[in-house]
Amino acid sequence: MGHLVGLSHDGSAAGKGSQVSWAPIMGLDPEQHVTQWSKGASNAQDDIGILTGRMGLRGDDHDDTRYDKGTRLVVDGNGRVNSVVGQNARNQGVIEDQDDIDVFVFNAGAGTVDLVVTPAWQAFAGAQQHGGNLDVHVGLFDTNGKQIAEQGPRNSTAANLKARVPGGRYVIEVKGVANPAVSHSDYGSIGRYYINGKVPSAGSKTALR
Ligand SMILES: [Ca+2]
Ligand SMILES: [Ca+2]
Ligand SMILES: [Ca+2]
Repeated sequence: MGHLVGLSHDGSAAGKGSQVSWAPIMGLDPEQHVTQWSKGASNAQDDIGILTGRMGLRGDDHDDTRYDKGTRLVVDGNGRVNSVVGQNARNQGVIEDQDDIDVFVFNAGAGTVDLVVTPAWQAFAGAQQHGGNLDVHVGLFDTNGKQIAEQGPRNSTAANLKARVPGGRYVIEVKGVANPAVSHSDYGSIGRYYINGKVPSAGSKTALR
């Protein structure tokens, strides 16, 4: 498909073995956990620029701005946050390009926020293979924009953010990042993600309006 829109082959890539092992999609070494469109992996082509020139780029699904403008995170009465692959659009989204940030807002009681943001590796998952293009970074902020916690581990493309918070209104920010442990930048760190976990129940009095 890449050849049909004018993309040439990239070469092989280093970094085999771990769950963040990387290879360019147009490369010769596709059996890595993280595969991404590339710019200059071994040829100078701007893969995403060429693809969007031919096909356009889908619109952004969640606001980039903190300070209370984000999409409401769907939290049930017990504080559970669920996102079901392939079933509905709740608590999930797409990092459409290198600069995209997706923001979700929620109210919480006092306690521990424990959220896992997972890229769409299940589309390709086997017991030994993760797959997916996105390496997730997630930040937790108060509604004044002050960062409370962040997570984006080097050894995984998912992120599990845990933080103890007082009751209040909070924002999480999801974006795609590079992994300094391997060779890729955040250029092709894009794709679908799912948010699951638990936040301290805010109770009905502080339900989000
Ligand atoms: Ca988005
Ligand atoms: Ca966005
Ligand atoms: Ca990571």
